[in-house]
Amino acid sequence: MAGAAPATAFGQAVIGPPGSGKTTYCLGMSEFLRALGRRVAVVNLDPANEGLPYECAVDVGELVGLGDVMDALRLGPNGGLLYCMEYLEANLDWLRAKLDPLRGHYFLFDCPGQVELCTHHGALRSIFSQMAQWDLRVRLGLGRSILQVEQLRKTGSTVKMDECRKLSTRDLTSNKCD
Ligand SMILES: Nc1nc2c(ncn2[C@@H]2O[C@H](COP(=O)(O)OP(=O)(O)OP(=O)(O)O)[C@@H](O)[C@H]2O)c(=O)[nH]1
Ligand SMILES: [Mg+2]
Repeated sequence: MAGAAPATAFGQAVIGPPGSGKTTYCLGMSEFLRALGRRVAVVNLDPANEGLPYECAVDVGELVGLGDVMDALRLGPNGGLLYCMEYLEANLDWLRAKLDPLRGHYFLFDCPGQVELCTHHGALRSIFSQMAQWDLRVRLGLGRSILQVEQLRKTGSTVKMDECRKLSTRDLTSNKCD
């Protein structure tokens, strides 16, 4: 007898410019949701992330290492990161095998900060489009300033999520700014 169809899964893709607080947000949100009694799985999709502060359920670094790619292909950090995301895009079976057993958890995807991944490059868009095919619905955006948050409006449409909410680290903005 065939098994029951997997339940729809939900989550947030935390995208934003470098240093905008994506990893910090994943830590805080995972702690908040757990305090509410939700099951949470944080997925690190950024091969450049080191010393993750949160409990990581899935780490893209297990599939492809940025340092290895840079050494082997003589790429800089940006080129290496793009290669890593293309490698993940070409090996999505790996990601699906990691995510499927975690259905029932709320997913937080800690994404790389390279802006071109959200504006010009197709790998991240393709990865989230594929997740939608797996009945995994994700949304969210994050920026450090109002300007960056506005720039994410374009990101939201490029990456094609159900919805893109825009957050900013408002405490860094001067009280004199509106
Ligand atoms: N004041 C303030 N600092 C923050 C906030 N969120 C994060 N930070 C700080 O900003 C720095 C960068 O935060 P990260 O969470 O590493 O940012 P990131 O977007 O994951 O960075 P990359 O992975 O390098 O793109 C850290 O020193 C954080 O402590 C915030 O809401 N307010
Ligand atoms: Mg980070």
